[in-house]
Amino acid sequence: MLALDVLDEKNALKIAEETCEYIDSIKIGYPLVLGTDLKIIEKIKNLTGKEVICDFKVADIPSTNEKIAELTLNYADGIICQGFVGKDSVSAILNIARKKNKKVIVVTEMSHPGATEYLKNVANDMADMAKNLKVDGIVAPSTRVERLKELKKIVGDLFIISPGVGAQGGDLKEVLNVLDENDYVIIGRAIYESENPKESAKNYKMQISTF
Ligand code: NUP
Repeated sequence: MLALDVLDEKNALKIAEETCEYIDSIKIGYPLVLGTDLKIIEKIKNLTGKEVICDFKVADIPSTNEKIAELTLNYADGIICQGFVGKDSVSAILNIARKKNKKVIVVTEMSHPGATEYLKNVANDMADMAKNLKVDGIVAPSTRVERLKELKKIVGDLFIISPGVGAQGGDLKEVLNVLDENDYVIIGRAIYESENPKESAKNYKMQISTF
């Protein structure tokens, strides 16, 4: 899953087009959507034929979450929300997504060092909640493989999308030892900031498919 966190349309579309034969899905977030607008999603989808997931880490009260999900899922194939706001807030998004046949992915433990201060303490409970609500997937860290393993055990057949390989120092092989064919490795800067994004994406694809 390519994390396409560039800021302008021209660059985004160029990288998406160059790399799309080596990736399965594209994740965009505030950097690209605030730098352009939500219509960038249609443009990426038309150009690449790949699904686009919006990483908005939605974290509000149920009625506001609902509005954000409605607008986002008019375009995107899935939306990422925070789990720490509780099951009523996550359910509000899930209800909208189910009506539109779109995906909901819940953040459990984040990949950056600061996630060990607060999030780590409640991440297993959030994974449990995600499983009970029957959302589609969770976000879990490639930077702490032992935690990735534990969270995967909790969510069972929900898929995992896992950031942290590349720029954040996560080890691809260790991560692939934990994930299975339904899961995704998220890679951003190691592809879009490299001298040759196409070659970088190709190289990751090769390592993943020959693992
Ligand atoms: O815990 C998380 N860590 C993380 O890096 C949850 C995320 N959604 N992300 C996102 O994954 C982050 O916002 C970025 O879009 C991508 C990782 O990018 P990079 O570190 O490979 O550049």
